Parts: sequence; C-alpha cells; structure tokens
Amino acid sequence: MLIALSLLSALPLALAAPTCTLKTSSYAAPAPTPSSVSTPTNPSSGNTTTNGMISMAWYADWHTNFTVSDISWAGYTHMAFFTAQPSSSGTVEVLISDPTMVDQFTAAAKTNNVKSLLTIGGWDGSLYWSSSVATAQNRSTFANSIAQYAQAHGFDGLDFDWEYPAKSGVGCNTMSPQDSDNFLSFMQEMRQIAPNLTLSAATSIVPWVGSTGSPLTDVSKYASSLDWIEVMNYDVYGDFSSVTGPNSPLNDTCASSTDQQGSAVSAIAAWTKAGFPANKLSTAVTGNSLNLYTTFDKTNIPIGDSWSPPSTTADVCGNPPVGNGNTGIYNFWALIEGGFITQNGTVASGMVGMFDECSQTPFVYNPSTSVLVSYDDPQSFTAKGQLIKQAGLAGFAMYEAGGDYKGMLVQAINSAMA
Ligand SMILES: *[C@@H]1O[C@H](CO)[C@@H](O)[C@H](O)[C@H]1NC(C)=O
Ligand SMILES: *[C@@H]1O[C@H](CO)[C@@H](O)[C@H](O)[C@H]1NC(C)=O
Ligand SMILES: *[C@@H]1O[C@H](CO)[C@@H](O)[C@H](O)[C@H]1NC(C)=O
Ligand SMILES: *[C@@H]1O[C@H](CO)[C@@H](O)[C@H](O)[C@H]1NC(C)=O
Ligand SMILES: *[C@@H]1O[C@H](CO)[C@@H](O)[C@H](O)[C@H]1NC(C)=O
Ligand SMILES: CC(=O)N[C@H]1CO[C@H](CO)[C@@H](O)[C@@H]1O
Repeated sequence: MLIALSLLSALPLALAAPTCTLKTSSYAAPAPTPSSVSTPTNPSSGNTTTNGMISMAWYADWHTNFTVSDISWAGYTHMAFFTAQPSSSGTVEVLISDPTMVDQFTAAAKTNNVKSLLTIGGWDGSLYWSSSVATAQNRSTFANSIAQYAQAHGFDGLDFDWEYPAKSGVGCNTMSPQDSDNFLSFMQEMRQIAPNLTLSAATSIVPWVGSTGSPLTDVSKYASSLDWIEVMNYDVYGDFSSVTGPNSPLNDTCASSTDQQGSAVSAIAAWTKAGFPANKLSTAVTGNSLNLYTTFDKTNIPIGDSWSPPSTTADVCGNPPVGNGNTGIYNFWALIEGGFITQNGTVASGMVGMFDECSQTPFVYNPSTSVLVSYDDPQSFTAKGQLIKQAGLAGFAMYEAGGDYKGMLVQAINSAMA
C-alpha cells in the first residue's frame, strides 16, 4: 500500500504530464526580485467563508486556454498558484513562459478577496526538496529565497507539496531517511522568517514517512507549524492498479478487505490518530476523472482529454513514456464535452451510469468503446462536503481550478459544507 501511494496519491503528478512539456529549461525562470512591496497579512487570515471553512483550488499555470483571467474566483477562499519548484542550487524558482503571470494571479486574487498561496513542489517538481532542506545552511538559504519571492509577488501564503519526503517520488528525487525531520525543521524556520504567511502542505492519505520507512505515529509538531494540510485523496485507483476502482473514494471501510486501498474516511482516521487535529485537515478533491477499459489492460490505456495528451517525451527523470503513453485523464468539463455526461451532470443517453454507495463514486460506461470512467460529480462532491462538515475538517482543496464546469462541483461541495 505504501508503495502504491508513493506512486499514486500524487495527483498533481499523474496529471502533470503537460507540466513536463512546459517546464523545460528553455523557459527562463523569473529571478526573484528584491522585495519592498506588500504588507504581509496576519497569520491564518485567509478569506474564510461565513462559516470559516477553507474552499481552495490549485491553479495550474500551463494551460494556454485557462489563464488567470479565466479563473472563476467565486466560491473560493484560497487559490494556490501551481507551481514553484526547489532548484538544484537550493533556491525556489518558477518556470513559466510569462513571468508577469504570477503578479496577475496575486493581483486578481486580491481583487476577488481570495487569499493567494504559492505551491512549492508537485510530482514533477520535488526533485530538489530533500537537498534544499538537508542542512541548516540549506534550509536557511531556501526559506529566505521563498520568503523573498512570496513577498516580492504579494502572496498571502505558502503551500508545500513535497511528493514525498523519504521517497523517490517521480523516480529521481534527492532523498534521505531524515527528510521528514528536516521538513519539520524547515517549517519551523519558515514560520520564523515569514510569520505573517499562511503555511499549508499537500500530503498523501497516510502521514509522512519517518527515518524507519514507516508513517510517523506522532505528527503533532508538524500540526503546530502549519495552518492546515490538504490530504490528497485521489489516485487511489489508477492505471497502476490491477483492477478498476474508484479514483477518489470517500469511504472504503465498507469494501472487502482487498479493496480497501484508502479513502477520505481512512485518511482522516490515519492523520488524526497520529495527532493532526481534524480542524487542520482539509480533504483534497479532484475535478479529474480516470478512464479505464473494463478489460483492464495497463498497456492499452484510453486517450485522455485535450489537457491530458499522450506523453511523447521523456519525463523529468529522462524515462520514456510508459505503455502507450496515454493518460486516460478527463477533466470534469471534458466528460461533458466528450459526451459521457450532460451539462447538468446527468449520465448522457447511450451511456450506462452507476453510483457506488460504499465509495460514493459515480461511474459511467460507454458500451461502444468499453471505456469505464470513475469520476466525481455534484452528488459525490455533496457527499464529500457533508463528510467534511460532519468530521469537523478545515475544508476542501480541489485539483484543479480549471477542471470544473461552470462552478458545478465547487457549488455542490460548498453548499454541503455550509
Ligand atoms: C480548452 O481547449 C480545449 C481544446 O480545444 C477545449 O476542448 C476546451 O473546451 C477548452 N477549455 C476551456 C476551459 O476553454
Ligand atoms: C545543499 O545545497 C546544495 C546546493 O546549494 C547542494 O549541492 C547540496 O547537495 C545540499 N546538501 C545536501 C546535504 O543535500
Ligand atoms: C506581521 O503583521 C503584524 C500585524 O499585522 C505586523 O505588526 C508585523 O510587523 C508583521 N511582521 C512582519 C515580519 O512583517
Ligand atoms: C464508512 O463505511 C463504514 C462501514 O460500512 C460505515 O460504518 C461508516 O459510517 C462509513 N462512513 C461514512 C462517512 O460514510
Ligand atoms: C439534464 O439534462 C438532460 C439532457 O440534457 C435532460 O434530459 C434532463 O431533463 C436534465 N435534468 C435536469 C434535472 O435538469
Ligand atoms: C472574511 C472575508 O473577507 N470574507 C469575504 C471572502 O470573500 C467573499 C466573496 O468575495 C466575501 O463575500 C466575504 O465577505
């Protein structure tokens, strides 16, 4: 299970195939400019909704037809710019073709009364997390570089997306058994250097791995250093699995033991047992779906949507595409565009729909192509919102802002949390 998680629960990773293409060294990284701008806000002073819950999404910076001006801010309290990355020289860098995009993002967030976060890492962007925090000197260099960048560009907070401490992640991450200890020291230093920035972290569905290779049993010190974590409860089943299953299950304790691969319910139990308070946990949900052939053949994954094209080039580690290179990934809007579901979220005619009560997951099946899709819709987002409220969690974080269709998913989860 841990092995599977290290590969899979990294949604920003599985989805990040397009990132590889864009984030090559041919793009000039904007140099962090010396700061003199922006008065930092109070710690944890995110624009909370009336009931104080976090409604967050990640904004992926590489879609040519989903730019900052396309973000619909309504319904969100926090929006994270995805991503900045630790560099081999131990500083933070943002690799984008248009450096003005970052300032457009933070300015638009302010205008819309939404708090802006800078996400650091991601599946493709965690190669140098470990080396950047490995020594006191490196932590200091890295933390100061981030603080300077965040202040220069007017961010309200930072979101650490290290996938994953003490794991090789995409396959070629720097790593050390001391990663999680160093991560904590880094968070504590970051708090001192930037006391007015909100600090969060995106995590797996089980706690960070300690020096023994097992999940830590006490993460309370991490909780004191962070405002909240986003537990990435997706990619539980995917093209790495041996059978088809729900991509982002709400529950799995109702499933047979072999099918208990993790869920929002199991994640809440694992993190709270290790001392992370429920009110600092937010559930990361996804507007992405996964298409699989029912006669499940890993070498024959269906093609994804236009935002999730087949991999044709080597990944960040230099490894060639796996299998046929297809991703099988569809954003929620693409399920509508692709004729699986209608504009109101119902199953389209000619398709077969079902709703799995245990995992609270809709599936849609195209009999003419034998493609089965595990996805999320307003009904499953409503169930997740109810769980968030009932379990006393901090809120939700959605990957990614551009995946929704006319705000249907976000409206559903917000209404259920209210
Ligand atoms: C982006 O472009 C793709 C490909 O043309 C299209 O299918 C999709 O609807 C567009 N999405 C948005 C959000 O404009
Ligand atoms: C510290 O950072 C430098 C880059 O500035 C890197 O070369 C070195 O390997 C790092 N130290 C460790 C122990 O990872
Ligand atoms: C943080 O905010 C407080 C009050 O808003 C302010 O007094 C303080 O100077 C700020 N600290 C830094 C390091 O900017
Ligand atoms: C998860 O499933 C278990 C076992 O069926 C059930 O007792 C529990 O209420 C479910 N939890 C939620 C939040 O649906
Ligand atoms: C949803 O859309 C379908 C097809 O477009 C339509 O037949 C159905 O009446 C709609 N349902 C609702 C509740 O609007
Ligand atoms: C606390 C706070 O600032 N809340 C605001 C968050 O943003 C929404 C939508 O823009 C406002 O209505 C709230 O007043």
